[in-house]
Amino acid sequence: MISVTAGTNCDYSVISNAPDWLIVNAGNPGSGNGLVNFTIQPNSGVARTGTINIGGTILTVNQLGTNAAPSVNRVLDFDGDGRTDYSAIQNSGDAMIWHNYRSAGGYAPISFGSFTDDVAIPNDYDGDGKTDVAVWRSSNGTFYVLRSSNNTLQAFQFGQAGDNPNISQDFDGDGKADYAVTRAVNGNLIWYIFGSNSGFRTLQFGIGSDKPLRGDFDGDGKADYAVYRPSNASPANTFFIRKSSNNEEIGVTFGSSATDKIVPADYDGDGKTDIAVWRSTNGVWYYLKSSNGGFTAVQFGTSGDLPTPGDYDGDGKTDFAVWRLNASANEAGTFFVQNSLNGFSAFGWGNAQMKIPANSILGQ
Ligand SMILES: [Ca+2]
Ligand SMILES: [Ca+2]
Ligand SMILES: [Ca+2]
Ligand SMILES: [Ca+2]
Repeated sequence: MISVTAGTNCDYSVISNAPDWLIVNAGNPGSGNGLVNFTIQPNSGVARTGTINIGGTILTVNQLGTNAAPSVNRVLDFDGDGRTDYSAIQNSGDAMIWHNYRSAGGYAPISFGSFTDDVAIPNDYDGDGKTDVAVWRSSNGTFYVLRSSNNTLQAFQFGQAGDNPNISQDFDGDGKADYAVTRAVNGNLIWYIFGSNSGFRTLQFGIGSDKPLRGDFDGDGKADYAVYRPSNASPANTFFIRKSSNNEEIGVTFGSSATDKIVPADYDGDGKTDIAVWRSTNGVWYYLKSSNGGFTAVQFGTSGDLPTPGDYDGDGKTDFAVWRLNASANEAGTFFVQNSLNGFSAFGWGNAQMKIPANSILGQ
């Protein structure tokens, strides 16, 4: 409640610029001395700011967030507002043009990398809370990062041709993604990690044909070693995870590489990555809630789509999302999202000549 002092017959309006959570209950319109009553709704997402305009006098309300996703589970948040952005990558004479449509910052195209030589591995390497445009170049084994904090280029030679850089993520928990590659050596999968805080380390985890996965399955803020073993190896169709918190190893047989894309993410929003697959034959997301072990199946998307899960509404829960190309090559593709907070949304972005970062992040 705020009291307003105004002259007799001085009329004014009381307007919130965020009426969905900053609600004016009484006092609008006002005239003369009066009281304005407003309510602030609880915030389940990231920090936010709203204003109430009382006859030209601005009252600003800053509300802290409660549930911002830990850095490991954040994906494609180029403007750092806690929400996943739409990104599609175009081949322009071999230059990689990143068409980023940011949830708060709007459209910002960036030319960065080589479309044929580079793997797109965007992540937050400088730890400012914003995803950096980044690639790994196969021909010279070099990471190139456009740091969002100061818009400068960082180049770092790490890895060699044939390596897989898709698990570059925050292993040491300092909020900065680490350079990392996996390599099949004598039938084993070897992990090479250059921790931004912990330095170089290497270890064997998995076998050469395993598919390395991103994620923080125990929710300690550090990425875990994780792979999916496909149907042609033994034990088939199994997630293997070594938890960073206690080095415990678990194996969970789930899904099938014959029909499924492997899409671990934090769907229940408890800060722990959930075991999950998306079945390309029927468009169903199957996952195990880390919070209670519950098996869940949600139909979203259809055969031919590319799954691109992320937290598009910023409530800390990963949303089911797919990218669908139009049958006509020159028409826009569409991101379809089942937002955990806001429900269904569709956004036309990208086309059949482009790819999306999920191709490399999920190794698809
Ligand atoms: Ca950054
Ligand atoms: Ca962890
Ligand atoms: Ca979870
Ligand atoms: Ca969400």
